[in-house]
Amino acid sequence: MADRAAREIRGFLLYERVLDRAAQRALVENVRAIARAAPFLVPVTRRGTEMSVRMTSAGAFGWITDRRGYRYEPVHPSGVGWPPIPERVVALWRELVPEARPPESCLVNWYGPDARMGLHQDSDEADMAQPVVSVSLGDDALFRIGNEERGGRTESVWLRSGDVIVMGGAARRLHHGIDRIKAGTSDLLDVPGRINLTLRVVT
Ligand code: MD6
Ligand code: FE
Repeated sequence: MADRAAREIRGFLLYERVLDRAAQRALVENVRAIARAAPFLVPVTRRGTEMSVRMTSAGAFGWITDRRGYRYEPVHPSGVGWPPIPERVVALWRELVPEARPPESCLVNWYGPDARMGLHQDSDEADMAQPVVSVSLGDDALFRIGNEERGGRTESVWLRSGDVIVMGGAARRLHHGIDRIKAGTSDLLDVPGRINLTLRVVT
Protein backbone atom coordinates (compact mmCIF):
# COMPACT_ATOMS: atom_id res chain seq x y z
CA MET A 1 0.00 0.00 0.00
CA ALA A 2 2.95 2.33 0.79
CA ASP A 3 1.93 4.79 -1.93
CA ARG A 4 -1.28 6.12 -0.45
CA ALA A 5 -1.58 9.88 -0.86
CA ALA A 6 -2.06 11.97 2.25
CA ARG A 7 -3.12 15.55 2.69
CA GLU A 8 -1.01 17.29 5.31
CA ILE A 9 -2.52 19.81 7.70
CA ARG A 10 -0.07 21.15 10.30
CA GLY A 11 1.69 17.79 10.33
CA PHE A 12 -1.52 15.76 10.65
CA LEU A 13 -1.76 13.34 7.71
CA LEU A 14 -5.26 12.90 6.31
CA TYR A 15 -5.85 9.83 4.17
CA GLU A 16 -9.22 10.27 2.55
CA ARG A 17 -11.60 7.35 2.03
CA VAL A 18 -9.10 4.69 3.04
CA LEU A 19 -11.94 2.35 3.97
CA ASP A 20 -14.44 1.53 1.25
CA ARG A 21 -18.11 1.09 2.01
CA ALA A 22 -17.82 -2.65 2.71
CA ALA A 23 -14.89 -2.14 5.08
CA GLN A 24 -16.77 0.67 6.84
CA ARG A 25 -19.82 -1.55 7.31
CA ALA A 26 -17.70 -4.39 8.63
CA LEU A 27 -15.99 -2.04 11.07
CA VAL A 28 -19.35 -0.77 12.32
CA GLU A 29 -20.24 -4.40 13.06
CA ASN A 30 -16.95 -4.73 14.97
CA VAL A 31 -17.84 -1.61 16.98
CA ARG A 32 -21.30 -3.02 17.79
CA ALA A 33 -19.65 -6.18 19.12
CA ILE A 34 -17.23 -4.12 21.21
CA ALA A 35 -20.14 -2.13 22.66
CA ARG A 36 -22.04 -5.31 23.54
CA ALA A 37 -19.05 -6.61 25.51
CA ALA A 38 -17.94 -3.25 26.91
CA PRO A 39 -20.92 -0.87 26.90
CA PHE A 40 -20.51 2.81 26.02
CA LEU A 41 -19.86 5.03 29.05
CA VAL A 42 -20.77 8.62 29.79
CA PRO A 43 -17.40 10.28 30.33
CA VAL A 44 -17.30 12.76 33.19
CA THR A 45 -14.47 15.20 33.79
CA ARG A 46 -12.76 15.63 37.15
CA ARG A 47 -14.97 18.66 37.70
CA GLY A 48 -18.07 16.55 37.19
CA THR A 49 -19.06 17.80 33.73
CA GLU A 50 -20.47 15.18 31.37
CA MET A 51 -18.86 15.04 27.96
CA SER A 52 -21.25 14.90 25.00
CA VAL A 53 -19.58 11.87 23.39
CA ARG A 54 -20.07 8.31 24.61
CA MET A 55 -16.95 6.18 24.98
CA THR A 56 -15.73 2.64 25.17
CA SER A 57 -12.49 0.93 24.23
CA ALA A 58 -10.83 -2.15 22.85
CA GLY A 59 -7.34 -3.46 23.42
CA ALA A 60 -5.05 -3.91 26.41
CA PHE A 61 -6.06 -0.52 27.81
CA GLY A 62 -9.12 1.69 27.62
CA TRP A 63 -9.15 5.44 28.13
CA ILE A 64 -11.42 6.49 30.98
CA THR A 65 -12.39 9.79 32.53
CA ASP A 66 -14.44 10.17 35.70
CA ARG A 67 -14.30 12.20 38.92
CA ARG A 68 -10.88 10.67 39.58
CA GLY A 69 -9.54 12.12 36.33
CA TYR A 70 -8.18 10.85 33.02
CA ARG A 71 -6.33 7.56 32.76
CA TYR A 72 -5.91 4.28 30.96
CA GLU A 73 -7.46 1.24 32.62
CA PRO A 74 -6.90 -2.45 31.81
CA VAL A 75 -10.61 -3.28 32.29
CA HIS A 76 -14.03 -1.68 31.68
CA PRO A 77 -15.58 -0.22 34.87
CA SER A 78 -17.94 -3.23 34.91
CA GLY A 79 -14.87 -5.41 35.48
CA VAL A 80 -14.86 -7.08 32.06
CA GLY A 81 -11.70 -6.95 29.99
CA TRP A 82 -11.75 -4.68 26.93
CA PRO A 83 -12.43 -6.69 23.76
CA PRO A 84 -9.60 -7.13 21.26
CA ILE A 85 -8.87 -4.36 18.76
CA PRO A 86 -10.57 -5.23 15.44
CA GLU A 87 -8.05 -6.85 13.11
CA ARG A 88 -8.91 -4.52 10.21
CA VAL A 89 -7.85 -1.43 12.18
CA VAL A 90 -4.70 -3.16 13.42
CA ALA A 91 -3.95 -3.85 9.73
CA LEU A 92 -4.46 -0.15 8.95
CA TRP A 93 -2.06 0.78 11.74
CA ARG A 94 0.60 -1.57 10.36
CA GLU A 95 0.11 -0.20 6.87
CA LEU A 96 0.17 3.50 7.74
CA VAL A 97 2.69 3.55 10.60
CA PRO A 98 4.86 0.45 10.02
CA GLU A 99 7.66 1.74 12.25
CA ALA A 100 5.40 2.16 15.28
CA ARG A 101 4.95 -0.29 18.16
CA PRO A 102 1.70 -2.31 18.04
CA PRO A 103 -1.40 -0.42 19.23
CA GLU A 104 -2.40 -1.06 22.84
CA SER A 105 -5.64 0.89 22.92
CA CYS A 106 -8.52 1.63 20.57
CA LEU A 107 -10.76 4.32 21.98
CA VAL A 108 -14.25 4.29 20.48
CA ASN A 109 -16.10 7.62 20.52
CA TRP A 110 -19.78 7.85 19.65
CA TYR A 111 -21.07 11.28 18.60
CA GLY A 112 -24.78 11.95 18.43
CA PRO A 113 -25.78 14.87 16.16
CA ASP A 114 -25.12 17.44 18.89
CA ALA A 115 -21.95 15.97 20.35
CA ARG A 116 -18.58 17.66 20.09
CA MET A 117 -15.13 17.39 21.54
CA GLY A 118 -13.31 20.43 22.85
CA LEU A 119 -9.74 21.26 21.86
CA HIS A 120 -7.39 18.93 23.70
CA GLN A 121 -3.96 17.34 23.52
CA ASP A 122 -3.47 13.59 23.59
CA SER A 123 -0.94 13.42 26.38
CA ASP A 124 -1.85 10.48 28.63
CA GLU A 125 0.50 8.10 26.79
CA ALA A 126 4.00 7.31 28.11
CA ASP A 127 5.78 7.28 24.75
CA MET A 128 4.87 10.42 22.84
CA ALA A 129 7.12 9.32 19.97
CA GLN A 130 4.42 6.80 19.05
CA PRO A 131 1.74 8.05 16.63
CA VAL A 132 -2.03 8.10 16.99
CA VAL A 133 -4.18 6.75 14.14
CA SER A 134 -7.83 7.76 13.96
CA VAL A 135 -10.69 6.42 11.81
CA SER A 136 -13.98 8.21 11.08
CA LEU A 137 -17.28 6.42 10.37
CA GLY A 138 -20.71 7.89 9.69
CA ASP A 139 -21.60 11.57 9.49
CA ASP A 140 -19.08 14.26 8.54
CA ALA A 141 -17.25 15.99 11.37
CA LEU A 142 -15.48 19.33 11.49
CA PHE A 143 -12.00 18.67 12.89
CA ARG A 144 -10.06 21.65 14.21
CA ILE A 145 -6.29 21.69 14.59
CA GLY A 146 -4.55 24.26 16.76
CA ASN A 147 -1.15 24.65 18.30
CA GLU A 148 1.06 23.09 20.94
CA GLU A 149 0.14 25.87 23.35
CA ARG A 150 -3.48 26.82 24.01
CA GLY A 151 -4.89 29.52 21.74
CA GLY A 152 -3.61 30.94 18.50
CA ARG A 153 -4.82 30.37 14.99
CA THR A 154 -6.47 27.11 14.05
CA GLU A 155 -7.30 25.29 10.83
CA SER A 156 -10.31 23.08 10.21
CA VAL A 157 -11.03 20.19 7.92
CA TRP A 158 -14.11 18.03 7.39
CA LEU A 159 -13.59 14.33 8.16
CA ARG A 160 -15.77 11.93 6.23
CA SER A 161 -16.70 8.30 6.66
CA GLY A 162 -13.74 6.07 5.86
CA ASP A 163 -11.14 8.81 6.36
CA VAL A 164 -8.06 8.08 8.46
CA ILE A 165 -5.82 10.58 10.25
CA VAL A 166 -2.27 9.96 11.44
CA MET A 167 -0.98 12.25 14.16
CA GLY A 168 2.74 11.79 14.69
CA GLY A 169 6.02 13.62 15.03
CA ALA A 170 5.70 17.25 16.06
CA ALA A 171 1.95 17.15 15.35
CA ARG A 172 1.56 14.64 18.22
CA ARG A 173 1.43 17.54 20.69
CA LEU A 174 -0.97 19.83 18.83
CA HIS A 175 -4.37 20.71 20.24
CA HIS A 176 -7.28 19.36 18.21
CA GLY A 177 -11.01 18.74 18.59
CA ILE A 178 -14.34 18.20 16.88
CA ASP A 179 -16.47 21.35 16.55
CA ARG A 180 -19.56 19.70 15.19
CA ILE A 181 -21.14 16.84 13.32
CA LYS A 182 -23.18 17.38 10.18
CA ALA A 183 -26.08 15.00 10.73
CA GLY A 184 -27.42 13.20 7.69
CA THR A 185 -24.28 13.39 5.56
CA SER A 186 -23.77 9.62 5.69
CA ASP A 187 -26.20 6.70 5.67
CA LEU A 188 -23.66 4.22 7.02
CA LEU A 189 -25.21 4.07 10.50
CA ASP A 190 -28.92 3.46 11.24
CA VAL A 191 -29.10 6.72 13.15
CA PRO A 192 -27.54 10.16 12.67
CA GLY A 193 -24.13 10.41 14.26
CA ARG A 194 -20.50 9.49 14.01
CA ILE A 195 -18.09 6.89 15.31
CA ASN A 196 -14.42 7.66 15.78
CA LEU A 197 -11.80 5.03 16.57
CA THR A 198 -8.43 6.17 17.90
CA LEU A 199 -5.53 3.77 18.13
CA ARG A 200 -2.65 4.41 20.49
CA VAL A 201 0.40 2.96 22.15
CA VAL A 202 -0.11 3.61 25.86
CA THR A 203 2.96 2.29 27.71
C1 MD6 B 1 -12.45 12.55 16.76
N1 MD6 B 1 -10.24 12.67 17.48
O1 MD6 B 1 -12.05 12.49 15.60
C2 MD6 B 1 -11.54 12.95 17.87
N2 MD6 B 1 -6.88 12.48 18.61
O2 MD6 B 1 -13.60 12.31 17.06
C3 MD6 B 1 -9.17 12.87 18.27
O3 MD6 B 1 -9.26 13.36 19.37
C4 MD6 B 1 -7.88 12.51 17.74
O4 MD6 B 1 -8.63 12.24 15.50
C5 MD6 B 1 -5.67 12.16 18.19
C6 MD6 B 1 -5.38 11.86 16.88
C7 MD6 B 1 -6.38 11.88 15.97
C8 MD6 B 1 -7.66 12.22 16.38
FE1 FE C 1 -7.40 13.46 20.46
